Amino acid sequence: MNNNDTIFALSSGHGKSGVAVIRISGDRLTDVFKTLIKKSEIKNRYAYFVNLTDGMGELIDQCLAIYFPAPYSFTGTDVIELHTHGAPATINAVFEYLKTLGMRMATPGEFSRRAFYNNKMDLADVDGLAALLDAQTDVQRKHALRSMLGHDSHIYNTWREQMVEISAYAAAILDYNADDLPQNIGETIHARTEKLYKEIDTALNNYQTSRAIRGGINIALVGETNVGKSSIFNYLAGSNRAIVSDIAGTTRDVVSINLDIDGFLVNLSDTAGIRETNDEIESIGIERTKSEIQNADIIIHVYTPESVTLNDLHNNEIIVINKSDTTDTHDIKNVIYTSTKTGDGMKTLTDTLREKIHKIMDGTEDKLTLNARTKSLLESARDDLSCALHAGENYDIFAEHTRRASDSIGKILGTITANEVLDKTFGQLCLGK
Ligand SMILES: Nc1nc2c(ncn2[C@@H]2O[C@H](COP(=O)(O)OP(=O)(O)OP(=O)(O)O)[C@@H](O)[C@H]2O)c(=O)[nH]1
Ligand SMILES: [Mg+2]
Repeated sequence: MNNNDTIFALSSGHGKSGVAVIRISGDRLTDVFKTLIKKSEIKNRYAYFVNLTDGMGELIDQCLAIYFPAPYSFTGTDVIELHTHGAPATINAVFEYLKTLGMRMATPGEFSRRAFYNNKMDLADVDGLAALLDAQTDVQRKHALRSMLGHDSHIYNTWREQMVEISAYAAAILDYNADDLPQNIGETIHARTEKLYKEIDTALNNYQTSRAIRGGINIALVGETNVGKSSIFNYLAGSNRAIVSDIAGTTRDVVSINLDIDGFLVNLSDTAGIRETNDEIESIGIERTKSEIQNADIIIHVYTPESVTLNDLHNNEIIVINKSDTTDTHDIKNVIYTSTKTGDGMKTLTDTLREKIHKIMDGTEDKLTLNARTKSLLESARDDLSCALHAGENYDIFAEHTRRASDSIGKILGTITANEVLDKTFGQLCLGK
């Protein structure tokens, strides 16, 4: 793939739409732009109303055309934007015409890759952009936007600069006379390394919540057969997604739905009721229930007034006694009595869910957006800082480990990087980004 190619892609969404935005990126696109708008002089960042024609002079579409000269564009290269009608046939016809001008279709993430090479974005910003394009809820949007606009990069850069400085001081202790160095330099760099270690450790402890913002908070409805899990699931989902019947063992597979609760993405799962069974398919369903329990951030454990047996409550567990309409005794403490028949207790259940979600998630909006890549690099940095702290007065070892820690942070930002990492990071983006 040649990085100087002139490339194009649909930057707006796929499918029928009022307007489509087609972006072109390349070096020195002034002549191309003059051809497209049929003018000899052009104004930058000015919306031209154009009768776009193909090589034979046949009209393709009436559209707007804007020229963004380098470096003031998303990619840092020259960029042309065409705002055409959104019909798939129009978009195809424009693409075919652009190919006749010697351009090629961009690969997924190729525009962002150019932005990266032209120092418009670092890899932490690209991760933020990918998260933003996936955002379904308001909290996801805000979190991803902060990260795309450089909030995370700023933190990583600050850490990295400090590590480089600490490493340089450690090396200086070996090379210079104590009189030539600031007083207590050894203690100072130890204390600073300790502080950095704690900051990174705290950020890593936040990984689960960061994952929950991006991928959603997993809530599983579990319990024995026939207690009303699917009925509660349908109630919370607001639709009859799961089959309800009085036959024990109705739900055999995991049924999931995405909900937006106060801006947080929630994956609510209904599961197969747990019981002893010889049925092969039901047994597979029960195994799946167990794995849902493992992955759940919150478990709604459903009983009925007859079947209730209370064990130790886990702090991510909500105990529900359903079918409250079948008894007048509602005297067990710290449980929620519900009835999907009468609606009794359903508000208490949703309020309790909200409360638990907020308890897990509040305060996470300003934290780092971590993914598997950034998490493992942060872990390496933390481990190197720990080795440095254990090196005591061995300042050569201390300097080496703090330098390695700074390299790991550099890899997060992409200042030190391998092609493989770039392929993976940009590959998560769609065409046109
Ligand atoms: N009286 C009463 N019946 C209920 C209530 N909720 C559910 N039921 C009934 O209980 C039976 C089982 O409900 P489901 O929602 O299918 O129960 P489940 O826990 O999903 O059952 P499995 O999928 O077999 O594990 C159905 O006949 C429901 O109509 C309730 O609050 N009160
Ligand atoms: Mg069910």
